[in-house]
Amino acid sequence: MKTRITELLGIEYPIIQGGMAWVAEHNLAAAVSEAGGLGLIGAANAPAEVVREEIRKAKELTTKPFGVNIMLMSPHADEVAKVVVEEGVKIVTTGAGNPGKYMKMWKDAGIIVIPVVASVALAKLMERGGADAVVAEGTESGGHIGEATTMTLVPQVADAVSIPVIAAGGIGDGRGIAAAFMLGADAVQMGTRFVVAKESIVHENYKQRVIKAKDIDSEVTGRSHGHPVRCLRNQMTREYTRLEAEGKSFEELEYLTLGALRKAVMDGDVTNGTVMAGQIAGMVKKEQTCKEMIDEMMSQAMTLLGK
Ligand code: TUI
Repeated sequence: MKTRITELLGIEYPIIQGGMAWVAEHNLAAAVSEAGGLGLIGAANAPAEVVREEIRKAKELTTKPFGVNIMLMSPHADEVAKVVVEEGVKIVTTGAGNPGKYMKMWKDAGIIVIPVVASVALAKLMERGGADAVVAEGTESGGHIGEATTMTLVPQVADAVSIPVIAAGGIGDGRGIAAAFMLGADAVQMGTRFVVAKESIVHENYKQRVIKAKDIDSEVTGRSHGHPVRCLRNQMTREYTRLEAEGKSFEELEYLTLGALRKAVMDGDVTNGTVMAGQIAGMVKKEQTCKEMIDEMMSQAMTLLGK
């Protein structure tokens, strides 16, 4: 299937894997790229040298294009921004901020830059700043989110910019992909479904929590600080909500959340850990390889789109 995004990125299918903190490491990224999508290494809060190693390991596993997602709230963002240049990464996506200050360095290095945006205003600003495409991410997504829904954000961003738009948030099967195309997108980005991929290193307890989740099992913490994060409801979210109501600062609570994400993903503590997942978790029902997921979704999407 050819779209402006498959052409731009040199990939077979218009499916991009989200740059999920702790989850999007080299094994998952390489598996998605090998299956014909675009795998991403999520730099999240990792130090630059850890990201450099991840990039090198992904290169050993695939010769197909893959990218790095840079979480702009990370204290290491400046160093990671340089590491992607040094390591010859071809595609960079960014999240949780405005990547304007890195744009010239990346464009001079020939990097394809795709910021994740949650508003039309930032999408337009990114286009003016030289972005090659944008990911329009709706509030259905897991992790750090904006306010607008995918259904409302994607067509408004598609109308506002000329560069290709990648839809994200609440997409987990071929119907979601077909719908995203109807809204004006040229590709989709998916996170939650890939969490349970066979190649995903996420602890089995986390995968089972996602697989067993129902439609309304996610909740948003941190709204009062202007840093909303969607995760599956558990002891951790109840504790967070209690501390938030007590007026604890954003910094104290963010520290708690990020440490707790590692606890859930790596140690499998899905009671006290943060189980970030999108609203589509209720529809994610089985562990499959990335190739099985992508083949199944593309076949369903193509049928629906009459191709
Ligand atoms: O970044 C994400 N999702 C994430 S990052 C993350 S790690 C983390 N964990 C806990 C607390 C904070 C971070 C987990 N999930 N998605 C991309 C995304 N970017 N969603 C929304 C935005 C966004 C929001 C506002 C981008 C830019 C923006 O405003 C930029 C500005 O400064 O105007």
